[in-house]
Amino acid sequence: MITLHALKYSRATRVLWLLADLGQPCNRVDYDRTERFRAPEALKQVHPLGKSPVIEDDGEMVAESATILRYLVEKYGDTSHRPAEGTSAYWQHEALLDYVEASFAEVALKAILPAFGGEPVPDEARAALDVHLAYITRLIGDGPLLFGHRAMLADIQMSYILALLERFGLLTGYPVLASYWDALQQQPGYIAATQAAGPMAPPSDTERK
Ligand SMILES: N[C@@H](CCC(=O)N[C@@H](CS)C(=O)NCC(=O)O)C(=O)O
Repeated sequence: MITLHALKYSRATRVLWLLADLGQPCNRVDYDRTERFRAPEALKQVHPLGKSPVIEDDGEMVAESATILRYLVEKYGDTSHRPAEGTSAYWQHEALLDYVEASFAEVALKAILPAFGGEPVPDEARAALDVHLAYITRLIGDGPLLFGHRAMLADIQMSYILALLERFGLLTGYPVLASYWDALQQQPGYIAATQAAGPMAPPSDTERK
């Protein structure tokens, strides 16, 4: 059985979501956040970067949430979380799946981290974030999800960043993205994952020290 190293309030929920969709159980090893909202030292014993998610399966250790999602659909022969191969939608989806961590996350976190610390979001960070939020708004189009009604890997990947943006009030003025976030929260895999492991974003009484 797959072992998932799952830090609280983290990207590990993406993996739990896909596993729920695939009907695959896992051995979930939970890690609490430290007082400073970091990963505990114990995660460094698992992987040199000390980040979550990481999975172990049949002697393989796989890090990076996008790679883990790809690994799982390949392993279980799932074709329902990606557009059909050979279509242009297939490559648009691959690009979006990589876009979330390779481009969007860094820009989003430059706005999220000050907001989490109770500080104003610098104008430059807000302006950079706005470029990405406008871009994703265009991608959603008529929605409700990125590729219509079925949740794809890229939707699962988006969910963590959207959860944090919404939590810190950074989606205000983006009604399409607010609706997208609502639609993500209605997905059965999201519901199962968050019921099992708690919310993706920290609750409002959590302080970042
Ligand atoms: N690009 C990686 C990012 C992994 C990552 O930064 N995970 C966060 C949790 S969401 C973490 O472990 N942070 C703890 C820390 O840096 O102390 C992925 O997509 O899996």
